[in-house]
Amino acid sequence: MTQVLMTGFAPFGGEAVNPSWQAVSRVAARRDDVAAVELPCEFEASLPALRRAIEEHRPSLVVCTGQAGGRAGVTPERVAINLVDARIPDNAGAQPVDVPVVPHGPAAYFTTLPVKAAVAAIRAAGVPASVSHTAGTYVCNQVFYGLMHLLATEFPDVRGGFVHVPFSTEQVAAAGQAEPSLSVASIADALETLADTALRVTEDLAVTAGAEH
Ligand code: PCA
Repeated sequence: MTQVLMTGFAPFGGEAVNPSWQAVSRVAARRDDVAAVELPCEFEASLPALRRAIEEHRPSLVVCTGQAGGRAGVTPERVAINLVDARIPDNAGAQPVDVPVVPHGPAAYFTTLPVKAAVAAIRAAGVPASVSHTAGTYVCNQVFYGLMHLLATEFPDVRGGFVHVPFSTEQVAAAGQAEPSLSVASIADALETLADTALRVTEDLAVTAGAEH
């Protein structure tokens, strides 16, 4: 039975792969209680696809993930904002600027994942991780905000949140670059650790994850 729904994204921005999808599909392949669904990197189609996945799998936990190229570790996101401001067109060619994810929705939602406990567990498993306080203003933040709005308004017993992951080492090597990266295997281990932590822990650790910038 599916307990955890994990989503990853299709490749975007000229990349050949998206490590978020590669990692979540790897977790789902080894866990009966985890289902993985790939979301399109498209403003119009991503949230309807997420809703369909939640209605189909009826999870108790939803972990959406996406690629954040340039980050050096796995970064559970703390806050989703009600704003879309696309730097580049999405995979359907749409580039909305300064529109809300949900008209008249609250300015922001906080994750309901125990992000600090998850970061501690991921680090203990040997993978770099830190709490992030911005998921950006592109499709990932849109999905994060849309997820939290959906859970708050229609699925109040379901917890969820969003995790950005770095480029994969394989992806960076294939592109002949040298950017910060983690292997798909490490990203998958980190996401599995996060899900297990969230299933076990409902009250987050009272330790600082504060940042000045
Ligand atoms: N990352 C993008 C969208 C899809 C993805 O994997 C983002 O951070 O918004």
